Amino acid sequence: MRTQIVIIGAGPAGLLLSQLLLRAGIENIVLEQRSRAHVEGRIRAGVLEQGTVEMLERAGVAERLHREGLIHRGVTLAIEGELLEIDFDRLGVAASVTIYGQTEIVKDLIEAAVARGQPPLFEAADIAIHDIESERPFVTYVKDGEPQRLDCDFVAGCDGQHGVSHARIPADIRKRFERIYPFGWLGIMADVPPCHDEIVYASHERGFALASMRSLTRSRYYIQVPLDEKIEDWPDERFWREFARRIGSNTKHPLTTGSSIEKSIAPLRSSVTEPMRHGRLLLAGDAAHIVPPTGAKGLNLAVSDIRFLSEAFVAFYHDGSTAPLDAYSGKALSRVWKAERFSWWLTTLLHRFPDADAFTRKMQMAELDYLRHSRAAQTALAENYVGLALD
Ligand code: RFL
Ligand code: PHB
Repeated sequence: MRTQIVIIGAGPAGLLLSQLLLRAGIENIVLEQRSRAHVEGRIRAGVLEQGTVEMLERAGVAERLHREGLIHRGVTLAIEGELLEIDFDRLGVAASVTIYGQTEIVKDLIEAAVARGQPPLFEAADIAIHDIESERPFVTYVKDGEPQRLDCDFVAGCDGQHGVSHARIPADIRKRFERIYPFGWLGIMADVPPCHDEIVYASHERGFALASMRSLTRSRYYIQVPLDEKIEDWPDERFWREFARRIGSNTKHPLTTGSSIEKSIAPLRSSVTEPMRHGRLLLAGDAAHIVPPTGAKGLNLAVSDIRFLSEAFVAFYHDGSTAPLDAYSGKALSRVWKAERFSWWLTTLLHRFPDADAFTRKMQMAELDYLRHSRAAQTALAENYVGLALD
């Protein structure tokens, strides 16, 4: 079989790219190793920058998002229980973020693909990418026990942090920059009303906590935990007790507890693979870069990569121009590194580092105090939180 572009991975990056290309008349096939139910069931991000919403509009999949998404014009910090509201309007940052689950975006994108008669190929095993240095790359995989081959012009590696694409950039060219943090996030989802009207990032002596939401009746809460913590050691009651201490009692609504409908621990990591293109292989999203979730940039970065990449493919197929494809890696990385910096900074500012010496702790406290009193510092936070301009 032959297509113009093989897209590996049916996460938000791969699905959005497919949708944008189909709308531009560019043929593609999405190969995904997991089942549709698995992909639609993964709980992850929830905060969308305005640019992300615009891209989903461009892909024609924003109708439910506009109906159900919550618009936030600010974000709150809780510093040892004392609230600091970062109000975007007051700071002159003319933007908002939208609360809408990544799970819902993935469902909307898959539904749109099914409606077009072009669903992703789920449960494709043993995916391997070949001949990316030639003009005739191809991808092999196994479907229902049968080996398959797909010939194409380009391969888009959208297969996330555990995918196979990034390793196809030759080792002597590939550079990886990484920071591992000595803690993870224990997150729960519960059908209880959120304790605050905005998202709250809490710095507390017992560790970081985050109060987020998916709707006015569904909350998503996290706490920082040591890396070796086991989920079995965190029955709901223990989570609620610890979360309540860290978030404090100044939130707008009293904390409502309830049974968790999901509970998991995720490690925190920053990493970037450079370059994001080799020959006919182009990487996008978590396949090329990971940010710690503090700052909510992961999904938004995946979407901004796809904006650059889809525009580059359109220029290639509609105008015969290769310049945007040649510029893709540099353009995407310049945005990636700024989001990496913000995510690393916010992580470093708000978490308790087990090995931090007294001086480091004083630096954290001085910076939080500066943020509390400086409009300029608050504006910088707001500007990064809502998403920096694309160009
Ligand atoms: P994904 O979503 O990981 O999708 C990759 C897809 O590729 C498939 N795959 C393969 N398919 C075929 N062959 C192979 N060999 C394959 N290997 C993998 C996988 O099954 C999967 O379907 O990557 P993508 O599309 O780049 O999207 C990135 C986002 O998912 C990620 O950045 C965000 O979820 C990060 N993130 C957040 N981002 C935000 O912008 N805002 C947030 O509020 C936010 N919160 C979060 C987060 C991530 C979290 N975790 C669990 C890592 C909160 C958490 C807890
Ligand atoms: C979430 O709602 O899952 C969420 C919100 C903000 C973050 C990370 C995750 O920074």
